[in-house]
Amino acid sequence: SMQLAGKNIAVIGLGQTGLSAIAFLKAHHANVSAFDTRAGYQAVVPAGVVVRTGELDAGLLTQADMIVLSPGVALSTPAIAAAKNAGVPVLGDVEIFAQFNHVPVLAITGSNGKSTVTMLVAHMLEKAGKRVLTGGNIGVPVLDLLGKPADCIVLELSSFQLETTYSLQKLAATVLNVSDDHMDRYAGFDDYRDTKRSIYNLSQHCIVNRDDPATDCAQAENSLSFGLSASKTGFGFDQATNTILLEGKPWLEMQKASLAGMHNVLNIQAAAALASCTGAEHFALQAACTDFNGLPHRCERVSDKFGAQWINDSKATNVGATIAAIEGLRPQVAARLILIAGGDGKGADFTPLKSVFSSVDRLITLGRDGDKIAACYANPEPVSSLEQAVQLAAKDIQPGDMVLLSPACASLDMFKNYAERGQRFALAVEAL
Ligand code: UMA
Ligand code: ADP
Repeated sequence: SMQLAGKNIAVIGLGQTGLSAIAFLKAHHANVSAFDTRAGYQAVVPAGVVVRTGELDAGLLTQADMIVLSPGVALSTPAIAAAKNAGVPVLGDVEIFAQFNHVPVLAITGSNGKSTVTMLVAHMLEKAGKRVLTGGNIGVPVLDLLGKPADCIVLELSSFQLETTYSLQKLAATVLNVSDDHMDRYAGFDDYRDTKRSIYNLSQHCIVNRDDPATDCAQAENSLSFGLSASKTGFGFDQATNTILLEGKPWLEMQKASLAGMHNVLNIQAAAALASCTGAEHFALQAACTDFNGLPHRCERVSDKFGAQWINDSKATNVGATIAAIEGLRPQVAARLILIAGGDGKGADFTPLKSVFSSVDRLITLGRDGDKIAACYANPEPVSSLEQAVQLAAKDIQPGDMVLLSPACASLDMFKNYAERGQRFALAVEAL
């Protein structure tokens, strides 16, 4: 593994990634300096770490032996690009992890479903008697996992993390799906898709979505597929019996699964494909599907006030996730579907929402890009806070209605993160 002792290492960003990297690098006797672009930002760092805030200094960074970049900071940031061009290696925490890790890794990326699949795979492997750790974009910095006893590590990786990862060996890897997201950080869809597909590099098994060609893998051998067709190879689906198939034979009746909706059929198939690469027994994987209840803030029912279903899908931070929520939930709505959407759109094109807006009976919009979503609907109802949105939704609410918070946007224009947005929604419903 790489030599860190005595090296001058610049850590960029003092969030979860940066603080975790600083602790790891200090423990390996590196000389660490830390940078955050927020002027005057205060963070608790170990003794001996110099912190600089405000605009990044290209001259200083070019003198470093190595730069460890947080995923929230773009490689194209001028001072980072300048240091890289001058020959300074720029790595993410996942790359350092790769250099020190000896435990088999299952790696997951995609525009939507990453966290759900990550936690389901972990649940499956635990049922199979394995010691499992989860980390990455799900909220646990990867370097915090090193040195802990484990039979398998399940990593959720964002496209940002993949941009600065070069040598991570995997037992199996998947791109679940690719739809527009983070267009403020990429030149276009192809650039974003190719970044995601780099997860297949150095992977023994590649797991692809047959229904989404953007997830294709160049290495055909050792690849396994999933999708909604009744395929004779890989994981398939029989619509008539609502059953997941493996090599054309029944594998799991969706009736028995605790997750619902077509997007979760795909999530279960992908998780099963990943978990099966460890040699785990299929009955353990199947059993795990029956008592996995999904994660908070993902199509989560938070109240049944006034006989309506109030659904928190705050984690829907892009257009694809909101489309999946509307398509997946609409069959469960007896009366009207009232959608609350809007936030920081990250440069997205919202027009694909028009295809599902015909099944939305009221649209309440908020946030920085709320108007852009409103422009896709005949009679939108704009508001200026989430609390106002909930009160407006409740105004003439009827039993059988569903109120769905599925913003199709990031939360950062109005909230700390998606979790705070989801909590504020649940509190506002409670307060009615
Ligand atoms: N910062 C700068 N300059 C910038 C941007 C950020 O100095 O231009 C600083 C901030 O001031 C802050 C720090 O960098 O001090 C934050 O770093 P970060 O934005 O990279 O976030 P972390 O706290 O390190 O969390 C990151 C991931 N965040 C992002 O990719 C934006 C977390 O994913 C991840 O859980 C964590 O590492 C552990 O691996 C969150 C996320 O929103 C959930 N991910 C995006 C998504 O899912 O859509 C990709
Ligand atoms: P991620 O970690 O990729 O953001 P999550 O599992 O947290 O994914 O789910 C994020 C959002 O995407 C939620 O709103 C969820 O309902 C929706 N979703 C989950 N799986 C899929 C899928 N396979 N396709 C489309 N949308 C999905």
